[in-house]
Amino acid sequence: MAGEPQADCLFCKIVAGEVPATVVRETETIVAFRDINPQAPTHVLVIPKAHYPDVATLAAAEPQLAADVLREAGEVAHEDKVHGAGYRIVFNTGSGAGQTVFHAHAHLLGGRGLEWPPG
Ligand code: IU
Repeated sequence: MAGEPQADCLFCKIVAGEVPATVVRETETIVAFRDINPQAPTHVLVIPKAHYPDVATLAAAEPQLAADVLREAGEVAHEDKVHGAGYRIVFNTGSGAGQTVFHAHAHLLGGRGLEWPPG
């Protein structure tokens, strides 16, 4: 069923507490944790607890949950004090765009200068 945990999904295991992560924020619907391979001083992944393979699928099925992910990314940017200088929220979508974990997640990147266009 849509949104149900997937046995082979690493991020579902983080949600379940079966795989450790440095959690910085948790609500009823999302978990935010530090990326294990940070690309910026602040690099936090914000994920819905429900399993959707990418952000487009998430937004189509549960737009309020997609909004939760975005709002909480903004909250983490404030908590990490990167909102003033500016930050980026990225959803890699599809393997050609660099998505490697197929559980929707926002990358919150900040704390350094960010170039445009991204690589
Ligand atoms: P991507 O957009 O699917 O490529 O992002 C997946 C991210 O998940 C990537 O930045 C990894 O460093 C990160 N990650 C993690 O934080 N913890 C893990 O156990 C694994 C990947 I595997």
